[in-house]
Amino acid sequence: MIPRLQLIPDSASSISHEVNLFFGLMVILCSAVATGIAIFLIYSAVRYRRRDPNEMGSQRRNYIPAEVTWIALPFLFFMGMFAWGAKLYFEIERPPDNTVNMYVVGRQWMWKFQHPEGQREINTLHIPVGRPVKLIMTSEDVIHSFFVPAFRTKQDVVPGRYETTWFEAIQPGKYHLFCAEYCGTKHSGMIGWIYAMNPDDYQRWLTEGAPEGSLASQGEKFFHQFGCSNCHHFDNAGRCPNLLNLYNHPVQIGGGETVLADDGYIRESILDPNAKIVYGYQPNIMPNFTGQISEEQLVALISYIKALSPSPGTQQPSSSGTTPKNYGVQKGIAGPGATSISGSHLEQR
Ligand code: HEC
Ligand SMILES: [Cu+2]
Repeated sequence: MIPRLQLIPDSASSISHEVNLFFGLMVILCSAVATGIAIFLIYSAVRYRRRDPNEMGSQRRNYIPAEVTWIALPFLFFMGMFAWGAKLYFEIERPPDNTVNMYVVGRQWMWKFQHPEGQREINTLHIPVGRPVKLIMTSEDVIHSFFVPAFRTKQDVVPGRYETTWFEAIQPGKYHLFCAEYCGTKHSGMIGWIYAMNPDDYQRWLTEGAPEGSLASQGEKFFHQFGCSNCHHFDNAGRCPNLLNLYNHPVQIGGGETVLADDGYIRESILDPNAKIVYGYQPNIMPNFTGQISEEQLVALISYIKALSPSPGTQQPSSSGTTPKNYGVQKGIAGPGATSISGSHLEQR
């Protein structure tokens, strides 16, 4: 069997077509310039070769119109490429609103995925077609790189921080996933598949269930297990911050600075609490959880804290009907003493 020789990988995401055009134009433009220079070089070498040992070169130095042309034309072409490339880059870098958020943890040598509904997968990821999917990614050990050629998506994952990327599959199918950063002896085995499914099929796949409950409710369990709930009460009476409505809201920290409570901030608050002390609170009260909480537990805890903050920033049930019913604030998640997430405690922050 001769494997199919593919010059261009499948194009299966909302940006892959434009990336093809862009890349194609860049190849054409660069080869045209390179060929033009090579031809002119050979022509000149032949045409203006020295024919006689005593021949003197012409003294004429510059021909202004030619110089202006060969400076201006390439400049315009390449600045155009730059502008288009920058536009495309920002499109790829900035996730749209209303994404489905998945958590990705890379480790030697596998990709681990967690769905907000609680499903976990290793080296396979099921996603719906026609909806932007945002990945919040980190690594447990060394730098890996999440690479899906068919989506034109490649993002390094770095231990100790969250990286994000996003894509929207436009065609159902099964697409290769690679690690594109040499990460050890079995790097070449760090591969998998992305299954892009029609929304209905995806829905069905989701309802096959997550034995451990949604990610946020797993996080709620860890919140008690690690003793967070001993300190963090859902009222403003305690000596610890109230975590209701924290996610995606600005937090004032010591020194008068304000930071946004995004995934990275919450991660840092748990692993290195003294890095940023919430205004009005004391340092060295919250224990340092580095080494005690795994990346996956951290992701669940963050999802729980996210679910304590119904909007914006949590995933809203979309009106298109393609979202599972439990996408938004999960039922049954409530802090100690809180009757419900949407209850009266929300006004307290
Ligand atoms: C011994 C009490 C204590 C425990 C246990 C504790 N915390 Fe904290 N936490 C604090 C205090 C005090 C602060 C405020 C000072 C600071 O910023 O570190 C804080 C701050 C935070 C913040 C930042 C809050 C904000 O408003 O910006 C988050 C998030 C957080 N904790 C999450 C957790 C999680 C998750 C756990 C369990 C894994 C946990 N905490 C365990 C005492 C505690
Ligand atoms: Cu790797």
